[in-house]
Amino acid sequence: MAFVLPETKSVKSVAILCHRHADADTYLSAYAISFILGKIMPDARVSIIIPDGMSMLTKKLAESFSHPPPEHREDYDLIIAVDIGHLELLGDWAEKLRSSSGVKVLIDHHPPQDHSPYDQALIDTSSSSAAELVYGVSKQLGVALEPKVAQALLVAILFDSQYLSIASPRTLRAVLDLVDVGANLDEARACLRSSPDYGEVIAKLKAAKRSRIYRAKSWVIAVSTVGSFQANVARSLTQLGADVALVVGEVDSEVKGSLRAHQRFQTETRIHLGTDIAEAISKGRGYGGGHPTAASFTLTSGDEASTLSRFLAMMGELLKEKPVEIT
Ligand SMILES: [Mn+2]
Repeated sequence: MAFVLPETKSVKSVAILCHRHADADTYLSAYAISFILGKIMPDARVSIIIPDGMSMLTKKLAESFSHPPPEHREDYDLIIAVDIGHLELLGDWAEKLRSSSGVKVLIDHHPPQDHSPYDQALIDTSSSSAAELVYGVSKQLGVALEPKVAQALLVAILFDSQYLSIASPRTLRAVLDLVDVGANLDEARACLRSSPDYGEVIAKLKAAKRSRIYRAKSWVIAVSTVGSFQANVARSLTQLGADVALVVGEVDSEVKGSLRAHQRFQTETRIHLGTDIAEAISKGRGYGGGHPTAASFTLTSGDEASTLSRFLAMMGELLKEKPVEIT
């Protein structure tokens, strides 16, 4: 898909939007987009907008890959949203984006949403990271990257591709191109390793202790409850060996849920956690979505227990066998 930027001379202000609780992919992609725009529209002032803060890791990365603080304006000539997935993940900015009179662009590797407000979108769900798409944009626009920017994209690609375990040939080519420009693989791996967050460690161990195990068609399904870090906890349950895991927690009268599955589960069952589970479970009472093997949702009604039983019922339907608890 070709990427067309608006008439650059008319652009004086740009906002690059990251998703809520910015992760390494959304932030470092925004960082690289800012560099690219600096080359093709040097007179424009570029802000990186991060609704609702960053993850711990992103905070650390934002010190190495720092960007001037954002300018707060009523509106921008150009708004580029990157790695967003669901509009709700823009927090208050979803409404500002909708009502903006500027040109709105989306660069994403999450499935597209209906009624999205963008004037143009570069969406490729086969890409393992948004950063890989941003690299493609830099090539298409003929912007030569500096080593620091290549490093930012490499870190983001390693982060979102699970250290290249879900990399495609195109990802690997991008990685080699970035290394040729001056990015360093060892340094990229090192800056993704951080000392443990003990809040997260406790959340994982508590959730593991409380987890309930089910089997259906020989698949192992693990569910648990915890008040924070649902995504990392769900991932850790699959690392313990569950084929698919759901972790839910009640936070501020909402129920937050995160789903993770192994690739083998996805390939053999064709169950898409984003559309078949997260979107379906939140329809009409919240929002949700995501990728085939990683998804999340937020419900404005219900509780942990009813959400878990709803999920198990859905798994029963999709797998055509009722999950049986292993005690
Ligand atoms: Mn991403």
